[in-house]
Amino acid sequence: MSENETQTHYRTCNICEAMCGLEIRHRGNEILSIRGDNDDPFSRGHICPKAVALQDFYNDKDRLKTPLRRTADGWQEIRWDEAFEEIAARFRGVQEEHGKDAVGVYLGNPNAHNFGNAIMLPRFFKALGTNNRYSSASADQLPHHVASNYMLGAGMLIPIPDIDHTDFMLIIGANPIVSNGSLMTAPGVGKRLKAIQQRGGKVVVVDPRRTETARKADQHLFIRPETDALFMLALVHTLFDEQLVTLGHLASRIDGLDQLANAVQSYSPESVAEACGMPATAIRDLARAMAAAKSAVCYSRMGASTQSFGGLCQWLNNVLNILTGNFDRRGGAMFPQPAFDLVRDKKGKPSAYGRHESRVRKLPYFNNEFPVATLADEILATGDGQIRAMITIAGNPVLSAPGGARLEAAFKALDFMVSVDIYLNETTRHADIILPATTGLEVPHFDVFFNSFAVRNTAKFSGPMFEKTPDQKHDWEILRDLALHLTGLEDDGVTPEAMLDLGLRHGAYGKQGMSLEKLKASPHGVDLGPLQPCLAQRIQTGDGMIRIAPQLYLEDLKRLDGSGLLQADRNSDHPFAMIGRRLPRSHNTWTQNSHRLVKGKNPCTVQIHSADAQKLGLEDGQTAEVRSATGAIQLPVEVNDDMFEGVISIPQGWGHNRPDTAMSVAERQPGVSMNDVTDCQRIDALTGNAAFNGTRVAVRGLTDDPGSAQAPPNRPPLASA
Ligand SMILES: Nc1nc2c(c(=O)[nH]1)N[C@H]1C(S)=C(S)[C@@H](COP(=O)(O)OP(=O)(O)OC[C@H]3O[C@@H](n4cnc5c(=O)[nH]c(N)nc54)[C@H](O)[C@@H]3O)O[C@H]1N2
Ligand SMILES: Nc1nc2c(c(=O)[nH]1)N[C@H]1C(S)=C(S)[C@@H](COP(=O)(O)OP(=O)(O)OC[C@H]3O[C@@H](n4cnc5c(=O)[nH]c(N)nc54)[C@H](O)[C@@H]3O)O[C@H]1N2
Ligand code: SF4
Ligand SMILES: [Mo]
Repeated sequence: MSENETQTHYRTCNICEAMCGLEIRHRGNEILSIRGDNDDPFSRGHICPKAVALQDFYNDKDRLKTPLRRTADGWQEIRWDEAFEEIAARFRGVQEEHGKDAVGVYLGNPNAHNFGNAIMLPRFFKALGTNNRYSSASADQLPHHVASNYMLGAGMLIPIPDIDHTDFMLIIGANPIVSNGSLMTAPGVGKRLKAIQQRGGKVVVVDPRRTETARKADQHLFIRPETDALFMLALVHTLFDEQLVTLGHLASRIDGLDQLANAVQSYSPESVAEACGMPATAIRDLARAMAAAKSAVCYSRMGASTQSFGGLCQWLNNVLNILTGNFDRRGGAMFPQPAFDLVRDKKGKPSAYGRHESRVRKLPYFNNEFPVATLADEILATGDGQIRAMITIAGNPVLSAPGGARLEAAFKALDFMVSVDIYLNETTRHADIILPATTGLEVPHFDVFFNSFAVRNTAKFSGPMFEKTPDQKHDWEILRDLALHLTGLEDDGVTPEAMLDLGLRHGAYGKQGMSLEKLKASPHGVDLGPLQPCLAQRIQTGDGMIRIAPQLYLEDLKRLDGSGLLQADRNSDHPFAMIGRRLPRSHNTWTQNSHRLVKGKNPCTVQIHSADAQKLGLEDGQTAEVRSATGAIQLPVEVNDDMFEGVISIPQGWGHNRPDTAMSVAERQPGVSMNDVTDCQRIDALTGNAAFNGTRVAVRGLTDDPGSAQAPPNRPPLASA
């Protein structure tokens, strides 16, 4: 086909978890249009504004294509082999002197959207041999994995809401209309929610903010941040108290029911209502409605994970689905059966949880990782086992981790740092060497992770839309080459595609002819049908029993009781609770270099209730300072009545105004980083997950010209080789 002809490429969008099918028309390297693929059996034409920006990332002049080395005179372009040799020598040097764990690794969110990384990372880790591994998972969904590990025997066996068949959906601390769903891959989630209502069902949202999702729900209940565990305990209490527990098909599979009933006895709706900021009757009515629904599902996400009791919340979320007979049942919380399966047969063996604890703060180790909330401590605190060198792979923790500013100081203190990334940004600017990867349209795609969290079983492989240039490397090639240089071994020629093919052939659909070849012949994807009850085959507890009351959760109730939440404690120095917000036109910290996505009004505002604004004398549009015990930021005020009183909301993922980055569009945006205000000491002590939500802050109006609140960024030129 000639370069001048219009061609159509079908692929899956790799930006968020929704796995939308795209139809991209192009002439040679010129993209003519990006639309939803109507023939994708899962997303059926759904698309959001971010997918259109895939062309901006592809064409972005700021995107790195050549390895860079930091020198006294600025960044210098170097050859790949030079880069690998230097990195291997430096890492080995550090490890020989200070031990294997002296090199730390941080993995960011795009790793989960890149199958080459998913498949090649284990080899890289084996070659590097460090236990000091960190990722964005501990600033995100870790409590879900911990709950699945303890209740079902496998951290990757996550119950997913059967949104397409449920009659009642209780959404706690999630905003899928904006986020497009998380641990619930459900492209076009808006339509799916609407369909619940159209078939006579109900959607209820529990959130300290009247969110975009809450506006579409049948009912919205405000809740005081971080009190969700109390609220859910009261729901469970009511189920027992009013004899609404119906285990149904699970009756013979539940282990620990009596201990659970005992444990929740003291949490009546009446006793928690004030702390939660919710009427007791609303809690009782909700428990009754959930129990009475033909099918129902409780779904809780970031708001209920990244907070001080995230572990308890995700346990209780599962408990609610089990006690109402909705676990592993159509319309309830179900288990996907992906074509490429991440749930390995563990034969009842316990997980690695608690096998190690972190050196400085003694935090738990889970799934071979320590919590990112303690990464700065491990770099900064001197002594045996201290991290002296780091590699970040597709992550921007300076903006994304709790207490990002402290982590930034820690990165500056390292002997040596490497980043595998596509940009010179707030994190990678601290690296000594940056290894640029291909991204988006240049990369073949298969969703290794999100098919495991999807509301329907489907499979799809997309080849790269554009060939990379001979000089560019895929992430997986970078990881492979790093591993080879670290070990001195020869390449065995194994590719992610070969591994994927093997996994597909040996997976649940292998007997029906599933293979990479089959997927390549179906560019819109293959439909494998709705979720089916399958827990009996997939549970990994050894005896097949669901542990409904694992001891570590019962123990953690003491921490909840002692937390002061029941006394509705308000700290007068910092009278507000800060929570995070996601925006429809950005994804975490890295999409803000797309001019298309950032155009228009500055969305990085602090939302506050009108009554609070009035008390503080704040006006809409005025600049305010938000100050916590650890830092302060300045940003415009947005007054509305969507916030629970005493709570403010700030978008995550901004703050591209640090010096010496090279993201020319993002740098011009006024947004600030809320993680300059969050505190790495705030965690869910049970799981080690970051507790962003509920950070205590003070808010005050600034009288000076709002325009001067943020100094314009300076952008130094790249030094050429
Ligand atoms: N306060 C607060 N903080 C939060 C959150 C919150 O709600 N509130 N959310 C948390 C959550 S859920 C998450 S997942 C984390 C995200 O935390 P991170 O993963 O650390 O942040 P990202 O912005 O996803 O960073 C992605 C990085 O990968 C680079 N990149 C993009 N595509 C590619 C690629 O194809 N290859 C490579 N090698 N690099 C690539 C980008 O340039 C960027 O540097 O943030 C967490 N932080
Ligand atoms: N457009 C867009 N989509 C995204 C992303 C993005 O950055 N932009 N990021 C992606 C990523 S990495 C993830 S992990 C997912 C996250 O997906 P979601 O969890 O759906 O996303 P959030 O918008 O963070 O939703 C959290 C909600 O919890 C509420 N909340 C805060 N504190 C509390 C609390 O204490 N209790 C309760 N009940 N609610 C609380 C917030 O007001 C917010 O509405 O989104 C993904 N999709
Ligand atoms: S919802 Fe997510 S997967 Fe779908 S088009 Fe938008 S960014 Fe891509
Ligand atoms: Mo995330």
